[in-house]
Amino acid sequence: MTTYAIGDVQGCHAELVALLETLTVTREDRLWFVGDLVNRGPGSLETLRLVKSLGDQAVVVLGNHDLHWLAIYYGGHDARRGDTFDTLMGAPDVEELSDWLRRQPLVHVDEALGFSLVHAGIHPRWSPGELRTLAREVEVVMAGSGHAAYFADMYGNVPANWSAELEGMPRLRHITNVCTRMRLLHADGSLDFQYKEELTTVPDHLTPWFERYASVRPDERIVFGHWAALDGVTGHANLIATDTGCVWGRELTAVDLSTLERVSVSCRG
Ligand SMILES: [Mn+2]
Repeated sequence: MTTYAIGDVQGCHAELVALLETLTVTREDRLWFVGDLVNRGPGSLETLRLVKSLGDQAVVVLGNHDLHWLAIYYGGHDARRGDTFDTLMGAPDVEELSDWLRRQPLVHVDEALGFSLVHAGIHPRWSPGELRTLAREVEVVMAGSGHAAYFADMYGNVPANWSAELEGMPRLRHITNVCTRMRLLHADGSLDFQYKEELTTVPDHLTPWFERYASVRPDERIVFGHWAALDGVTGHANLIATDTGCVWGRELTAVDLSTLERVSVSCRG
């Protein structure tokens, strides 16, 4: 049995099909998706149908684009320029797919395999298990009867820093932003929401979350996506970036978590 971690699909359904064919996946194998299954690419609907059909074979964590869809569908928000949700919105199974999506976790920890899966990253103040516990607070709300109110009020950059005293939506929003939007940290640990380019030009006052993580928790193995400009490179063998920018015309990548071997297919569009 092989576990493959697959980078941000973002509606690149044709490339996902090609990647799974290239990997010659069998029913014994497991597929970990780093989130952002939907948006920007042309096949969000087909991607959701495919991944949902995998059942227990797939582990999915939610990304910011998945949450953006749920905020539109359940939270009353408007689509933004560049969103590609029209086909999904009009699909006969849109309710079934969205209901499935909102029940997916933000963090997955597999202690036997020795890997954690999250869309954006894990804040260095937390072990994977600690963030897993906090993420559960959000997941219970998203899966429960209060999900519409959560998705209506989900957006926002505050609070940018954590406090154990946080309650209600500010607490849930910060946990959500760490799991799904974090890239760089200020010296005090607060989240930056501006910079999303290459590592070579990171402003001096900011540090990538994974650099801080490598210095304080050097033994954790974390698989993440979200930051396409990294192009799969963190400089740390145990901190595995998987977003290789398929939706931006580059590649969709899978990483074999036993060998760390990478397999990629090129963007078709
Ligand atoms: Mn993302």
